[in-house]
Amino acid sequence: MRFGVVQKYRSFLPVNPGTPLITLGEGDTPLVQSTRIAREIGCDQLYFKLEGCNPTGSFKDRGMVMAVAKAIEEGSKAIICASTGNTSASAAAYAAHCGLAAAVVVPSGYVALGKLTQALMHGAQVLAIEGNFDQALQMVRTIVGRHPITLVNSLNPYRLEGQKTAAFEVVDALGAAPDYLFIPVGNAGNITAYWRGFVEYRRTGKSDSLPRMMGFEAEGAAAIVRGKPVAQPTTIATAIRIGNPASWRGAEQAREESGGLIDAIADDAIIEAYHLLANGEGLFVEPASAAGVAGLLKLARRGQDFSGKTVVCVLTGSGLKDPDTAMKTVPGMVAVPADVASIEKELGY
Ligand code: AN7
Repeated sequence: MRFGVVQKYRSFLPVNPGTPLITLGEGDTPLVQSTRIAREIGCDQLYFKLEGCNPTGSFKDRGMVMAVAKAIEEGSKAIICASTGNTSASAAAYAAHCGLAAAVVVPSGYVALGKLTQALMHGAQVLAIEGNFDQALQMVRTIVGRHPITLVNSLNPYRLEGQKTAAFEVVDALGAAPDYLFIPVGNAGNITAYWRGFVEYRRTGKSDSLPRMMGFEAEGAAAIVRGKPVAQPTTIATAIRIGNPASWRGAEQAREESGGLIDAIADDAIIEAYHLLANGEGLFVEPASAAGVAGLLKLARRGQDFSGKTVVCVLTGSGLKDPDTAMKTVPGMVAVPADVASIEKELGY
């Protein structure tokens, strides 16, 4: 039996007797030790937090379960979000679980196939606009001001409350906070939530140190790095194709308070890390999830020494979300005649 993050961490969350303890089994995701990348960068305490193991295949479930629980507590019957894909998949799943209506507004042509499939399968109303995520979010904000429907983007404060449980799990698993946390940055909610989680755990005596927060935006969508919104964000990592992050201030605060950094990472470096994770570590993540690892490789190759440090990279979503990007960037299959000799020949025997 899995209790989920709302019940497990209820003393750290806005849970009261009227809050339904709903769950799809989110949280309690594996923290797996690196093999190949650890060797490459000379860091023997490198770990990956596998958030793709959540029920809908991304970290979004941690915050969505909390936001939906509070929506039900408050008597809401419908939820809505703008999304680059994973938030919509998660919202649709928790709405289906709880019998709420869900509507999601997504940028047409820029949501990975698996995520769209999930939202549709879970029965959400999926509205694709000829515009980007930032425009979709703006429209959704207007709509929730006019109609009785609950916003479940991370502007909903319960989302980040739920998401901070991932930081708790990292500390629980390691017995201490890591020295560094590497994480992709899109709308900047997750880096904000992790920092809050680490700070709260230290304040309550569950840990006695804090990590440096190392966030990475895609170069074509690097608003925080450049210090101004990007009107037309571009990146192969569609999950983080966001030009005006809602939690911009939270990300800057995490960087400043932790002595960390927020940097930009090019698409080719994201794709390199994406493949290294898949074929060197056995971890198939979606492209956006590789951005933090790409950032770690970039810093290590520039000479930053991670030996003796404990490093955690958050792998935010499953590779199965986006089969199209995977198939476009791998060598093709080999068609062989249906006989043993032909197969042996291809195998080099
Ligand atoms: C796999 O689903 O914004 O910096 O609408 O799906 O907290 O936004 C997704 C973001 C990283 C960035 N990795 O996290 C959405 C959405 C994956 C993601 C991010 C997202 P934030």
